[in-house]
Amino acid sequence: MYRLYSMQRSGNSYKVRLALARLGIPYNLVEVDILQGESRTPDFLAKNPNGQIPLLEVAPNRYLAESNAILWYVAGGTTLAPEDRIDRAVAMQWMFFEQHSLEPNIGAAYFWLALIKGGRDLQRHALEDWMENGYNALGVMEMHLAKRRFFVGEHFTIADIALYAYTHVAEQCDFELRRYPAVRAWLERIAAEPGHVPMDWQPAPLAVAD
Ligand SMILES: N[C@@H](CCC(=O)N[C@@H](CS)C(=O)NCC(=O)O)C(=O)O
Repeated sequence: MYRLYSMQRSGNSYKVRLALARLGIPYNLVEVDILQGESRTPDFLAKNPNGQIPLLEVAPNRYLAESNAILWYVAGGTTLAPEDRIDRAVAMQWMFFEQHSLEPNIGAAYFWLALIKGGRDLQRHALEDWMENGYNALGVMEMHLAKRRFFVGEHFTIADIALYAYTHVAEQCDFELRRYPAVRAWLERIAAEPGHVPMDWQPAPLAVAD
Protein backbone atom coordinates (compact mmCIF):
# COMPACT_ATOMS: atom_id res chain seq x y z
CA MET A 1 0.00 0.00 0.00
CA TYR A 2 1.42 3.36 -1.01
CA ARG A 3 1.80 6.17 1.49
CA LEU A 4 1.69 9.66 0.02
CA TYR A 5 3.19 12.62 1.88
CA SER A 6 1.32 15.56 0.47
CA MET A 7 -0.11 18.97 1.25
CA GLN A 8 -3.70 19.58 0.23
CA ARG A 9 -3.07 22.97 -1.39
CA SER A 10 0.17 21.98 -3.13
CA GLY A 11 -0.24 21.68 -6.89
CA ASN A 12 2.67 19.26 -7.14
CA SER A 13 0.97 17.02 -4.57
CA TYR A 14 -2.37 17.38 -6.33
CA LYS A 15 -0.86 15.86 -9.49
CA VAL A 16 -0.22 12.64 -7.61
CA ARG A 17 -3.62 12.58 -5.86
CA LEU A 18 -5.31 13.17 -9.22
CA ALA A 19 -3.40 10.35 -10.93
CA LEU A 20 -4.01 7.88 -8.08
CA ALA A 21 -7.73 8.74 -8.02
CA ARG A 22 -8.04 8.38 -11.77
CA LEU A 23 -6.27 5.00 -11.61
CA GLY A 24 -8.36 3.87 -8.64
CA ILE A 25 -5.25 3.08 -6.58
CA PRO A 26 -5.78 3.14 -2.80
CA TYR A 27 -3.17 4.79 -0.57
CA ASN A 28 -2.61 6.32 2.82
CA LEU A 29 -2.41 10.09 2.81
CA VAL A 30 -0.12 11.93 5.22
CA GLU A 31 -0.67 15.69 5.36
CA VAL A 32 2.59 17.63 5.63
CA ASP A 33 2.29 21.33 6.44
CA ILE A 34 5.27 22.87 4.67
CA LEU A 35 4.31 26.28 6.07
CA GLN A 36 5.06 24.88 9.53
CA GLY A 37 8.39 23.42 8.36
CA GLU A 38 7.11 19.85 8.52
CA SER A 39 9.03 18.85 5.37
CA ARG A 40 12.30 20.03 6.94
CA THR A 41 12.32 17.97 10.13
CA PRO A 42 15.15 15.42 10.59
CA ASP A 43 12.57 12.64 10.26
CA PHE A 44 11.25 13.94 6.93
CA LEU A 45 14.74 14.76 5.59
CA ALA A 46 15.71 11.14 6.22
CA LYS A 47 12.96 10.20 3.77
CA ASN A 48 13.61 12.99 1.26
CA PRO A 49 16.86 14.91 1.71
CA ASN A 50 15.42 17.58 -0.59
CA GLY A 51 12.81 18.40 2.07
CA GLN A 52 9.85 18.62 -0.28
CA ILE A 53 6.49 17.07 -0.93
CA PRO A 54 5.03 15.19 -2.71
CA LEU A 55 6.85 12.09 -1.57
CA LEU A 56 5.57 8.57 -2.21
CA GLU A 57 6.58 5.60 -0.09
CA VAL A 58 6.40 2.93 -2.79
CA ALA A 59 7.53 0.04 -0.55
CA PRO A 60 8.60 -0.03 3.10
CA ASN A 61 11.36 2.61 3.41
CA ARG A 62 11.59 3.17 -0.35
CA TYR A 63 10.71 6.72 -1.25
CA LEU A 64 10.15 8.48 -4.54
CA ALA A 65 10.24 12.29 -4.81
CA GLU A 66 9.54 14.72 -7.68
CA SER A 67 5.91 14.86 -8.73
CA ASN A 68 6.48 14.05 -12.38
CA ALA A 69 8.72 11.06 -11.60
CA ILE A 70 5.98 9.82 -9.25
CA LEU A 71 3.43 10.20 -12.07
CA TRP A 72 5.56 8.00 -14.35
CA TYR A 73 5.86 5.43 -11.59
CA VAL A 74 2.20 5.16 -10.59
CA ALA A 75 0.90 5.34 -14.16
CA GLY A 76 3.43 2.90 -15.63
CA GLY A 77 1.72 0.22 -17.72
CA THR A 78 -1.53 2.19 -18.05
CA THR A 79 -2.85 4.34 -20.89
CA LEU A 80 -1.91 7.43 -18.87
CA ALA A 81 1.80 6.74 -19.53
CA PRO A 82 2.46 6.50 -23.28
CA GLU A 83 4.55 3.51 -24.34
CA ASP A 84 5.16 4.45 -27.94
CA ARG A 85 8.72 5.84 -28.12
CA ILE A 86 7.88 9.22 -29.63
CA ASP A 87 4.72 9.72 -27.55
CA ARG A 88 6.71 8.93 -24.40
CA ALA A 89 9.35 11.49 -25.34
CA VAL A 90 6.66 14.09 -26.14
CA ALA A 91 5.06 13.45 -22.73
CA MET A 92 8.47 14.00 -21.11
CA GLN A 93 8.99 17.12 -23.20
CA TRP A 94 5.81 18.64 -21.77
CA MET A 95 6.58 17.47 -18.23
CA PHE A 96 10.03 19.08 -18.38
CA PHE A 97 8.37 22.20 -19.78
CA GLU A 98 5.97 22.13 -16.85
CA GLN A 99 8.82 22.04 -14.35
CA HIS A 100 10.97 24.61 -16.14
CA SER A 101 8.48 27.12 -17.54
CA LEU A 102 5.12 26.75 -15.80
CA GLU A 103 5.61 25.60 -12.20
CA PRO A 104 8.42 28.05 -11.29
CA ASN A 105 6.20 30.94 -12.42
CA ILE A 106 2.51 30.13 -11.95
CA GLY A 107 3.35 27.73 -9.11
CA ALA A 108 5.44 30.37 -7.35
CA ALA A 109 2.77 33.06 -7.86
CA TYR A 110 0.11 30.68 -6.52
CA PHE A 111 2.21 29.86 -3.45
CA TRP A 112 2.95 33.47 -2.53
CA LEU A 113 -0.36 35.06 -3.51
CA ALA A 114 -2.84 32.35 -2.58
CA LEU A 115 -1.16 30.58 0.35
CA ILE A 116 1.06 33.10 2.12
CA LYS A 117 -0.46 35.99 4.05
CA GLY A 118 1.33 39.17 2.96
CA GLY A 119 3.09 37.23 0.19
CA ARG A 120 2.30 39.85 -2.45
CA ASP A 121 4.28 42.50 -0.58
CA LEU A 122 7.13 40.13 0.20
CA GLN A 123 7.52 39.10 -3.47
CA ARG A 124 6.62 42.36 -5.24
CA HIS A 125 9.74 42.28 -7.47
CA ALA A 126 9.69 38.58 -8.31
CA LEU A 127 5.99 38.75 -9.17
CA GLU A 128 6.62 40.79 -12.32
CA ASP A 129 8.93 38.07 -13.74
CA TRP A 130 6.58 35.27 -12.69
CA MET A 131 3.70 36.98 -14.52
CA GLU A 132 5.69 37.56 -17.70
CA ASN A 133 7.17 34.06 -17.78
CA GLY A 134 3.89 32.46 -16.73
CA TYR A 135 2.04 34.18 -19.58
CA ASN A 136 4.76 33.03 -21.98
CA ALA A 137 4.20 29.45 -20.84
CA LEU A 138 0.42 29.83 -21.26
CA GLY A 139 1.05 31.16 -24.77
CA VAL A 140 3.05 28.06 -25.68
CA MET A 141 0.28 25.83 -24.31
CA GLU A 142 -2.36 27.83 -26.19
CA MET A 143 -0.56 27.35 -29.52
CA HIS A 144 -0.25 23.63 -28.94
CA LEU A 145 -3.84 23.16 -27.80
CA ALA A 146 -5.34 25.29 -30.57
CA LYS A 147 -5.30 22.20 -32.79
CA ARG A 148 -5.25 19.39 -30.23
CA ARG A 149 -7.44 18.05 -27.47
CA PHE A 150 -4.60 16.89 -25.19
CA PHE A 151 -0.85 17.37 -24.91
CA VAL A 152 0.21 13.99 -26.27
CA GLY A 153 -1.56 12.27 -29.14
CA GLU A 154 -5.30 12.38 -28.87
CA HIS A 155 -5.83 11.14 -25.36
CA PHE A 156 -5.42 12.09 -21.73
CA THR A 157 -1.97 11.33 -20.22
CA ILE A 158 0.17 12.21 -17.24
CA ALA A 159 1.47 15.18 -19.24
CA ASP A 160 -2.05 16.66 -18.99
CA ILE A 161 -2.13 15.93 -15.26
CA ALA A 162 1.26 17.61 -14.72
CA LEU A 163 0.22 20.74 -16.63
CA TYR A 164 -3.29 20.88 -15.20
CA ALA A 165 -2.21 21.19 -11.56
CA TYR A 166 -0.98 24.79 -11.64
CA THR A 167 -2.83 25.97 -14.76
CA HIS A 168 -6.19 25.33 -13.12
CA VAL A 169 -5.31 27.65 -10.21
CA ALA A 170 -3.74 30.38 -12.37
CA GLU A 171 -6.74 32.67 -11.95
CA GLN A 172 -6.33 32.46 -8.17
CA CYS A 173 -2.97 34.22 -8.52
CA ASP A 174 -3.59 37.14 -10.88
CA PHE A 175 -3.39 35.32 -14.24
CA GLU A 176 -6.18 36.19 -16.65
CA LEU A 177 -7.09 33.32 -18.98
CA ARG A 178 -9.44 35.25 -21.29
CA ARG A 179 -6.81 35.39 -24.04
CA TYR A 180 -6.29 31.61 -23.87
CA PRO A 181 -9.51 29.97 -25.13
CA ALA A 182 -7.83 26.69 -26.07
CA VAL A 183 -6.27 26.43 -22.59
CA ARG A 184 -9.67 27.13 -20.99
CA ALA A 185 -11.37 24.49 -23.15
CA TRP A 186 -8.63 22.00 -22.23
CA LEU A 187 -9.07 22.77 -18.50
CA GLU A 188 -12.78 21.97 -18.87
CA ARG A 189 -11.97 18.79 -20.79
CA ILE A 190 -9.62 17.58 -18.06
CA ALA A 191 -12.13 18.37 -15.30
CA ALA A 192 -14.72 16.28 -17.21
CA GLU A 193 -12.43 13.22 -17.46
CA PRO A 194 -13.78 10.12 -15.67
CA GLY A 195 -12.28 9.74 -12.20
CA HIS A 196 -11.38 13.41 -11.97
CA VAL A 197 -11.10 14.81 -8.43
CA PRO A 198 -10.71 18.45 -7.42
CA MET A 199 -7.73 19.76 -5.49
CA ASP A 200 -9.53 19.71 -2.13
CA TRP A 201 -10.57 16.05 -2.49
CA GLN A 202 -9.06 13.46 -0.13
CA PRO A 203 -9.29 9.66 -0.22
CA ALA A 204 -11.16 8.00 2.63
CA PRO A 205 -8.67 7.23 5.44
CA LEU A 206 -7.29 3.67 5.41
CA ALA A 207 -5.92 1.68 8.31
CA VAL A 208 -2.22 2.57 8.76
CA ALA A 209 -0.11 -0.56 8.36
CA ASP A 210 2.77 0.35 10.70
N1 LIG B 1 10.10 19.67 -8.43
C1 LIG B 1 9.36 19.24 -7.28
C2 LIG B 1 8.93 20.48 -6.53
C3 LIG B 1 8.27 20.10 -5.21
C4 LIG B 1 7.95 21.34 -4.40
O1 LIG B 1 8.26 22.48 -4.78
N2 LIG B 1 7.29 21.10 -3.26
C5 LIG B 1 6.92 22.18 -2.42
C6 LIG B 1 5.42 22.18 -2.21
S1 LIG B 1 4.56 22.36 -3.76
C7 LIG B 1 7.58 21.96 -1.05
O2 LIG B 1 7.58 20.85 -0.54
N3 LIG B 1 8.10 23.01 -0.44
C8 LIG B 1 8.61 22.96 0.90
C9 LIG B 1 10.05 23.30 1.01
O3 LIG B 1 10.73 23.43 -0.02
O4 LIG B 1 10.49 23.43 2.16
C10 LIG B 1 8.16 18.39 -7.69
O5 LIG B 1 7.70 18.51 -8.83
O6 LIG B 1 7.71 17.56 -6.88
